[in-house]
Formats: sequence, structure tokens, C-alpha cells
Amino acid sequence: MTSRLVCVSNRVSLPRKASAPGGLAVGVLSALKHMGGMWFGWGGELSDEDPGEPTIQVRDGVTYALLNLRRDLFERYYNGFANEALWPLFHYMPTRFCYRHEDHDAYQEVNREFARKLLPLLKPDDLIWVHDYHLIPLASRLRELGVRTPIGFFLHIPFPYIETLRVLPTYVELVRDMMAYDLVGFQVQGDLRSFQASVERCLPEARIENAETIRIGQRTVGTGVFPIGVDVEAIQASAQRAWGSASVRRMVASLVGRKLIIGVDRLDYSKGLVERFAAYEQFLEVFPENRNHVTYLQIAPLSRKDVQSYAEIRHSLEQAAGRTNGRFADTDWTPIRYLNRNFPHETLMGFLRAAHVGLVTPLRDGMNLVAKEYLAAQDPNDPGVLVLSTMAGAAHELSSALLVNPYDSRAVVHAIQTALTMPLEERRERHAAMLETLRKNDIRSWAQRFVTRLRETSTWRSPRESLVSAVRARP
Ligand code: GDG
Repeated sequence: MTSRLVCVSNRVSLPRKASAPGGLAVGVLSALKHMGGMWFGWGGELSDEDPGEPTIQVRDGVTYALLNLRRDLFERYYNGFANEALWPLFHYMPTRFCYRHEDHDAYQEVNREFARKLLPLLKPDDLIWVHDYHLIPLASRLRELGVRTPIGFFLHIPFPYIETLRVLPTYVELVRDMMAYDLVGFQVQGDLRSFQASVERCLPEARIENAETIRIGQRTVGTGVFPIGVDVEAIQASAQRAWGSASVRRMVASLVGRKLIIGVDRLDYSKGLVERFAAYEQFLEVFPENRNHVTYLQIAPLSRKDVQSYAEIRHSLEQAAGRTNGRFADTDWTPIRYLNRNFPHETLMGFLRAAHVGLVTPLRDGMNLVAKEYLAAQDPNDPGVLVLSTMAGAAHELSSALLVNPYDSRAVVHAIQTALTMPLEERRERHAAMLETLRKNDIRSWAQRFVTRLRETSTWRSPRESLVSAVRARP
């Protein structure tokens, strides 16, 4: 009998047309659609009293277990510790780091709550796959409740080098908690190396045996690099379908023959939007022949609205877009179209297909799925050009993109110009090389590689034995 896959993440997204933006949701949903199983996590509701038991819904062979959380805890766990402490630090931005003990306590409490509410839903042969920085301590809390089934952890964002990580007052505890997993996976090699360095510094009793194993006491913890991919065929099909849709046709018609530069990012300071807007303004200055011949469409749905630094970046971008448009716009041309709207995924894929240049310039990114989606959405016979930040995990695989340092505005300006003027043959060659890479490591093989490794790596007791002990341990 094959084990059931149980994915756990902070937020569960029920499949719907205009799904919320976010790379994690795209990845988990695709894995579960192919393998079946359960997705457990916060359903989006907050309550002022005891939130009760998770609600269960089954759709297309996937069980969704939706947990409610207490409002006061959520504020400190999610906005506070996860997004004001861990997120900036893991993206190497310690100046944005904000630590409060109460937030850390709430983070621990929510992880305890996740463990308590997940326990009764577990079956003896389950494989548990925990996603991302919100839930690092979850395996430790589940182990305390007696769970011994294999638990894997995948970090969607970068893992910082120890000299940055140790800014966090509780960094040793965090590294120790990661050792309660059977398998810990990262996006790129550099993240794994940073993790190994942290283990060496924080846990003298642990030994790095090789790239795939850390020994700690009687146990071994598997480690690995699992770069997340995209569903190439599905994106191609969506992009083609969307091409004929009213929204894409209207957008293309409104360009009246101008070339389109596109950016699609959650509104987040890590995505380098302020720097990108400044580079585009500089581009119109340095290459004036492009004025009234290109349009830059930036789609940036709002995320984490309650975090102060997100309100600030929103304000800076509104100012920057206003300045560029005020400076260069003509009666029939707006240089930047800046939208804080959320679009259906399929429509987005149609927009990506229509763009001559995909501008993906994060200051730091675990992977960046938009870069991969942009390539998959192109017409292979007449593809656009990807301008990609060297600070995105995706740059390791997509070496035929025009790679730029996002802090180097001159490099970004010249890359945009090179992309807009690149001959068809070169565009085809670069695109074909990258599409092949995307096909080899698509979303299915990402999930399969992780789950297969997890199945082989269990270092606790046998599953059956484990559930028996967990059931006995239930309060
Ligand atoms: C984290 C890591 C890593 C965007 N706008 C809309 C929309 N999106 C979709 C995109 C893409 C996803 O959201 C964004 O994924 P990214 O990978 O670019 O970025 P994060 O959200 O920061 O994701 C990242 C990822 O996890 C996966 O491991 O790559 O490094 O930070 O799929 O198309 N989707 C819809 N409407 C929008 O307006 N429906």
C-alpha cells in the first residue's frame, strides 16, 4: 500500500478561479493533484474565541483540512515573527528585521496548535510534508505528541548564512528544530551549504556526513536540493487558451503595436520593484528611441497588507510610477501601467505570452516561479526574452536568460535594450535551451523526488508502531 501524502502549510488555498498569488500554493496544489492526499493548514478565518476543530472538504481527490486560528495569536505569529523576523532575515535584509519575544512565543504556540489539530487526522502510513518558514518547529511538536511517521520539510525561501542567521536571538533553537525532520530540502545548493554551516556552528553533537546526510545521536537527517519547477504543459495550454480570451485580447489591442515589458510579483520588497521602476525610468532616459514604443506592465497584487514595511513599499512604488509617467507620458501613451490587482492564473499566463520582455529582478528569491512561467508561456517560434536577477534561485538553472544584478541599474537598463532588440534566432535558441531544463525538472518531478526521498529516509520507528504510540499519547 502506498502511503498517503499529507501536506502542511501555513495557508491552504482551495482551488478557485482567481486563486491568491503565491508560489507555495501553486507547488503544493500541483503535487497533491497528481498524488492525492490531504492539505492541512489555516483556512483564512480568524476567531476571537477557541477556534474549534478543522473543517474538512474534499475536492477532486484532495482532502482540505482548514484550521481556524485565534486572531491575537495569528497577528503575532504571521505578521510578527514569520514576516517581520524570519522573512527579512532569510532574504538577507537584516535592516528590515524586527524581533519581539511575544511574536516568537505566538509562533511556537501556533505550531503547537497545528500539531494538536493535525494529530487526530493522521493515519498510520502517512508521509507528512511540511512547507516553509512558518512551520519550522512543527516536526518537533509532532514528535513530542508521539508521531514517528516520516516528516519532511521544504524551505521555499533562501536559508541564510550563519552570520546573518545568528541575528535571530533564537537561531540555535530554530536549527535544532529542523533536525526533528527526516528530510530537509532546499531550493539551491547554496541554501543547503548555509544550513550545514549553521548545524556545524549550533549543534556540536551533529556531524555532516555528506551532502545528503547529517548524523545526530542515533539518527540521521536527510538533506537535499530540490529546485521547484512549473507544470510546463499546463502553462502552455493556459497561455494559449488565454490568448483568445477577452481580457488578453483587450490588453494586447491597447498596446497598439508597442512592445510589452512585463513584471508579475507579489508586492514585496524582496522582489526589487523599487529598483526595477528606477531602472525603467533610467532606460527611457538612456534609450529615448523607446519612448512611445514600449509599455511596461507591472502586476503586483497586495500581500501582507498589515505589515508596515509593505505599506511603505507600496507608497514608494506609487510615487515612482507617478514620476515616470509624469515625466515621459504622452497624450496617447502611459510608460508604466502599475496594477495592484489579482488576476486569474490563466489570464496571467496569457499576459506573459504577450510580453516581449519578462522582467524578473528580485533582490533575493528562493526560486521565483514567475521566471519559469514566463518561459513556459512563450510561443516557441517567436519567444520573448527573460531578464533575470542573479539573486533568484532560478538563475542557477536558467543560464540562457539575460542575467543581471538587480542592484546594478545600468546593467538592467542595458539588458532591457538587448532583450528588445535581440534577433529571432537568438531568442529561439535561448528559449529552447531553457524550456528543455524546465521540462526535465517540472513540478511533478520536484514533488516526486522529494516524496520518494522522504519515503526512503524515515529515521524514527516504523509507521504502524508510531501511530499506536501517538494515539496512546493523545490527551
Ligand atoms: C515563494 C518563494 C519560490 C502572482 N500574481 C498573481 C499570481 N501569481 C502567482 C505567480 C506565481 C506565484 O504567484 C508567485 O511565485 P514566486 O515563486 O514568484 O514567488 P513567492 O510567492 O514569493 O513564492 C519563491 C516559491 O515560493 C515556490 O517555492 O519560487 O522564491 O518566495 O505562480 O504566477 N497568481 C494569481 N493571480 C495573481 O495576480 N492567480
